[in-house]
Amino acid sequence: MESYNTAELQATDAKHHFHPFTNHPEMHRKGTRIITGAEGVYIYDSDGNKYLDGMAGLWCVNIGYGRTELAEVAKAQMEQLPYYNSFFQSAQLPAIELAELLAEVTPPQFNRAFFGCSGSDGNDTVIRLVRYYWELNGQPDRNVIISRENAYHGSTMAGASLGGMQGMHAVGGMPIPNIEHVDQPFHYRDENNLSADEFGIKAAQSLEERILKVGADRIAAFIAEPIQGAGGVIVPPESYWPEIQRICKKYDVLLVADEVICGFGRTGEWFGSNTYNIECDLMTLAKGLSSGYQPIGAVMVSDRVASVIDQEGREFTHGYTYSGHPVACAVALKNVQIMRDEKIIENARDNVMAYFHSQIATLADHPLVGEVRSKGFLGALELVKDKGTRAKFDDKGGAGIACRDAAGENRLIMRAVGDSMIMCPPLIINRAEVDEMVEKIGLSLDQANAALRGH
Ligand code: PXG
Repeated sequence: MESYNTAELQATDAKHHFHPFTNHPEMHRKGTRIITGAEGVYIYDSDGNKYLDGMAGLWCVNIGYGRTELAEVAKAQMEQLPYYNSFFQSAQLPAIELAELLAEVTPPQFNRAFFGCSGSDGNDTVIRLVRYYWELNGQPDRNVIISRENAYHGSTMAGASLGGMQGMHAVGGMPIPNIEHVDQPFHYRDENNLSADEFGIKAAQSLEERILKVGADRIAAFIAEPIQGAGGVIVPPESYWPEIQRICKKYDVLLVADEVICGFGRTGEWFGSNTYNIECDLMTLAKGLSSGYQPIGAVMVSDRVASVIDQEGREFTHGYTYSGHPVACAVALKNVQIMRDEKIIENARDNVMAYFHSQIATLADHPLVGEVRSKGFLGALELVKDKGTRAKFDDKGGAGIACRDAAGENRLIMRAVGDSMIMCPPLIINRAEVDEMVEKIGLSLDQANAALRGH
């Protein structure tokens, strides 16, 4: 294995590199973890340590690390045509083929893909597209988009505005106008002692209340992730999505599924919309679309929306230099073909997901764990000081940080969202690797518990 001078790399990084979502003074104190290689579900740092990547990178490396076929198609495409745009009636082969394959694997109402580079710019496209749609339909006042508290839809002005995270709104003056946020379906933190199904209906009805308050003739769309990811892996009660669907139909509100995390097998089906039978009008895709091997995103446009735009004589004045980038599309195409041809989603669902659920469920007995949530290869442990009252240790996510840091020491990558410990492994994780993961989580919980309770 190649050797690196970690201290030197850290010093150069600190001097020249501004990081996303990072507390810079803290990072400079501790130094960055520098990742230099990866294979399967494991990543390696510059000191040669091997970690089980329980987060699939940043919720994206669905087919796992080290698939050289993706490097080969990137090389071949760069040699043949490294770049050409898809503006002004141009196209190139990988974008055409990827759009066709996406129409095959997404739900039947989707036959068109608009390409971008990320989930964030995809959600910018969503805002412009839904407002454009209603304008073309003669209802330009339908320009309000409803999202949810604590949602994550990206970090651009539009993405962060759709997102419901107040800490993000505070940086840069958001939300932009005409964005509303309603309840998230987080049952564990409900204080009314409702059953899961009662709570799911109540959370969904906060959408109906807001529609009526703002005026149904003002509402363009509702956007939500099938399962909130970065908001803490909030698995909704079974009653939630049918009620949302009823409300959107009743008021003719476009339904947008942000599938950036849930898409491409994460929930055990191709899309979270398949898992929850959501009939949506637009879908935002990114992350698993290329398994993170290239930056690419897409908005899937349903026949309902596409047919209106197809009839309009004016230009749709929106797009990115790298919309439909040939190298990114070629890599995403190969990634989705591998998923389909190797039955990666079916294998995960039929052979490992139920095992993952049963193994992480055993952690519910731990004194630090108030709740275990899971669906597909998404999991969360809710850390509490008192399991009876559900009280937290503090409001700063101290328990989550303690557990995440212990996991790092134990060579397991987990993500702390407040006091929710998150799991999102590559879809190719096997049972032995699940065992390793759960064993390391148990150890990390023990260490965090001892540190937090001072013994
Ligand atoms: N929608 C959802 C549901 C996401 O999770 C985005 C949109 C934006 O995608 P891009 O590609 O622009 O990042 C995301 C991204 C975290 C974390 O800390 C999560 C995301 C991004 C960065 C950090 O959990 N999700």
